[in-house]
Amino acid sequence: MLEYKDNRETHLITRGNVDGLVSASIFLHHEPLTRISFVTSPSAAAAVLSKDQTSRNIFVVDISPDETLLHHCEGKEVTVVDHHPCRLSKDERAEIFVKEGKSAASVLSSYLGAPESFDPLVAVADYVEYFDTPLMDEVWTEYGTKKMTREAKILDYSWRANITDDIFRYRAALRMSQGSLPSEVPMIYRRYLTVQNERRWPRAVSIVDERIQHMGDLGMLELSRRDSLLGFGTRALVHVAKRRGFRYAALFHRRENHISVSLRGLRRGGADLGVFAEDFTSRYGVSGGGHPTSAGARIPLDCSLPMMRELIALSKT
Ligand SMILES: [Mn+2]
Repeated sequence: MLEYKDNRETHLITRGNVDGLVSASIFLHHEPLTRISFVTSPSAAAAVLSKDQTSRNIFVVDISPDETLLHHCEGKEVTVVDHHPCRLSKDERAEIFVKEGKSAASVLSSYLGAPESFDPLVAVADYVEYFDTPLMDEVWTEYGTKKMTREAKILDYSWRANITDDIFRYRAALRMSQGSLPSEVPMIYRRYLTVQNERRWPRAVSIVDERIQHMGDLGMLELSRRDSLLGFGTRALVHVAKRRGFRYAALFHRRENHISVSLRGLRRGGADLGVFAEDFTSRYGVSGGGHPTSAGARIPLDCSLPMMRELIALSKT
């Protein structure tokens, strides 16, 4: 059998959302032949990293460096660029560059010294990640709020049209790396229109509105295997939970053989959800972790009740 070897020298591992897409665009401008892997979690990033034996340089962007990830950095040239609060900010196995308070795309853009022409895209990433940065204010003033919020919406809707389509992500990032804004790239704009015309966002929000459960300070949503938030997942949950004034939001989504859990802290100074997820899954034996205000876990089917109970207790502290 013929084996195909990817001989490109650099490999970027990042997320498939707006922050990841903008990061990929910046990176492709810097290094057009880069191979890109889009992942949804730190454990998925570690798995991709462990399989790469050929790239000379590997960049992990928008993924917080945890022990598993760093373990797989050993013997490789890995640079981690991120914007999440991080407990391991120095480690001999990788170069770690973390700046908080702005998007990962923005951190990457200063790390690589991206040209100013990328400012609008970087500002879009800041905006979608809920960071009100000086750069965002500058771009919003220069181009107009209406235009820029629309650009952000177009890019954010486009990848949600089919959340598993990484070929789209790569091609979209490649086009933006050549200096286009989302609205100027037909393939991006078309997908945005699909999501818009199918009214997926208002439908996702109304599903959450109907089914969110009030548990004191915690807004909780349970979804079965057949349920879907039409590509908007936790974004729709966070939207509704914030509007209703919750301090925390939790999504329990039943999958084939496990439950995937997303946790969000919606106000400053709450309990550390990353520590909670890590602690819970270390006792119940699956993967989980994250940051103080954003964490996730995969838990066995019979663990959702104990987790909910602990979450409710945590939200009262
Ligand atoms: Mn991010």
